[in-house]
Amino acid sequence: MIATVYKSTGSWYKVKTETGDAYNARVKGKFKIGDITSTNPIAVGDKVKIEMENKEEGSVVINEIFDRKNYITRQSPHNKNQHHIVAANLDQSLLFATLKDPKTSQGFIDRFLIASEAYHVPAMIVFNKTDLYKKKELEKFEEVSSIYNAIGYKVLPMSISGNIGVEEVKVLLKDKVTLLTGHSGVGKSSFINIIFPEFTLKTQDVSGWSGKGLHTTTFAEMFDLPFGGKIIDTPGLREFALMDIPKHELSHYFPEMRALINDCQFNNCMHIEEPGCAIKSAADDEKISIDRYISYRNILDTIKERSW
Ligand SMILES: Nc1nc2c(ncn2[C@@H]2O[C@H](COP(=O)(O)OP(=O)(O)OP(=O)(O)O)[C@@H](O)[C@H]2O)c(=O)[nH]1
Ligand SMILES: [Mg+2]
Ligand SMILES: [Zn+2]
Repeated sequence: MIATVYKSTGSWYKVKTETGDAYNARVKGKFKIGDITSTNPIAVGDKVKIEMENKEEGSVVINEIFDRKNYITRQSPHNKNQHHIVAANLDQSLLFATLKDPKTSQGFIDRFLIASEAYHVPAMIVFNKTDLYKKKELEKFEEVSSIYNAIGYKVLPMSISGNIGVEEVKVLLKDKVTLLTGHSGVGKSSFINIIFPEFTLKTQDVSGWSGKGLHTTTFAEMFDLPFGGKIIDTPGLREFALMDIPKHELSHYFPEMRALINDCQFNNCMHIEEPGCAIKSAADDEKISIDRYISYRNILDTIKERSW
């Protein structure tokens, strides 16, 4: 039988067949998928071949995993050099960001967008908790949404508590497989809870937010949307993994820079201080966002070239 993985804890899995039957599954033997070194070989969204193990208990064994269309990884919290596959076979990824309780930095948003570009997953951003925004945050929202809109990313405001913008976000999800991601405490599980009034996924109060260690959702889980499509709730992320991107390729994942790369004088230009750099001069002339350019430089500094 062929099934899709709906939940992965690393030791057992929840899978659903094409006819809608759900089973608990485990893996027999060792899996090595391509040349990916991953701490979890099977991720939510994976298509797998299953075999009945115990009919009474409804348990099955996974004995094959099909090639992935795409996937998104994060850094393992224990080992920076290991990825952890968050989810596979996605149609799109949706970042929940917030400007308050907790605050999502622009650097984090940019890393998310780079990861999405690198893995060929279309990306969108929703700013949640707008009910908490005062003048300062509202201005910031306008500023960031115009930056990202200008380079082709959809940005929407939402307040789950205030029931504002929720329907607009639901429209984006229809008939697609969407990865829902973002820092811990931004409201991912709360969003799923309002789509499914019959659910009560665990959510947690972020008052007295310290920015550390408050991970309410511990495993990624996929849900069938009542209006068509699937959504994957994930544990809060501290950072996206970008370790496969070499320094000289980083600008390819910034759409506004990608469009200018051929205008640089040198074809190995890293857009720092090279003469005739089209990207640096576009940033100086404010033709591309300076904030994005600064993000580019900051992220460039964090990439260590692999020593072959
Ligand atoms: N003020 C306000 N609070 C919200 C809103 N949406 C969610 N919250 C609150 O934010 C807190 C965290 O929400 P969760 O849904 O647990 O966040 P999460 O993104 O699933 O967090 P992790 O599972 O840790 O990754 C809860 O107390 C929610 O009630 C909103 O629109 N406005
Ligand atoms: Mg959660
Ligand atoms: Zn350049």
